[in-house]
Amino acid sequence: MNESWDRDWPAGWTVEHVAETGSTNADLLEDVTRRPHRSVLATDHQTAGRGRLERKWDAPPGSNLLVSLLFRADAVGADPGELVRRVSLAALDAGRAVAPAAVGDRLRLKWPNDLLLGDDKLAGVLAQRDGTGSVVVGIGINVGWAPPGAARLGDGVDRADLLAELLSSYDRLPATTDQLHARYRAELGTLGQRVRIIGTSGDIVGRAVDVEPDGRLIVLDDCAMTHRVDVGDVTHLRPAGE
Ligand code: BT5
Repeated sequence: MNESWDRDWPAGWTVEHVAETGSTNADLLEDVTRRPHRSVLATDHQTAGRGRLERKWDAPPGSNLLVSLLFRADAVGADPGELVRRVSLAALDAGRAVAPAAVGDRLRLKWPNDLLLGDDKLAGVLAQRDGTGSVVVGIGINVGWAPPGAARLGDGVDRADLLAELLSSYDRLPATTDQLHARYRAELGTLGQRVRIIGTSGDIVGRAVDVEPDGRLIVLDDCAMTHRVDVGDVTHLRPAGE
């Protein structure tokens, strides 16, 4: 595919594409003071792609969208988690814009930081903050390759087009926190699901009933106790008998 990274990107974003690097998140974090707000770094290949909690993010060279966005400290609001929700929603909208409808219709968000295609992981988001309060939000979206059990958008999708759509979708998201929350809540496939939350202080199993404006997931456990969860990995469980 003849992808063009050398193009007019949506206004307000400074986009750089490199053939290979360790991690686009690490590069932006190292370079916060020298790069403008809304700097974007994309690469064809990461030799040390990172997931959360020191996990790895894999993708063979040239196959997937691997990109990070820098938000300078003075532009980060009171809740940096909102940036993760914004980038996730922008990725969802971009996937729907560039992938065939049969794919786009099955995209949804999974709390706290994944995009799913059906039940399978399509993309993951990693947000990191530097000492000055600047935030780098990285996202890996599977396009041409996915590991076993995960999903991809398909070879027909141009990664540079997907990124351009992500950036313009970001700019079209609702401005206010209230409206953004309503949108996020409507797209969050985790709600209504039976879930297992693997947290630092033990597991919680129950039903995800809501999400709060600050991003905390509300889970009603099997003893009818309500938990407000702010970090953790979540597994969507199938209801008994399915
Ligand atoms: C994430 O972590 O989902 C966040 C991934 C963020 C990657 C982007 S790429 C650009 C930027 N630069 C970086 O260095 N990182 C960001 P987590 O929820 O911890 O998921 C990681 C787990 O997903 C791994 O332990 C694997 O099991 C699995 N995994 C690895 N590569 C995958 C892929 N391509 N698709 C689906 N699952 C994957």
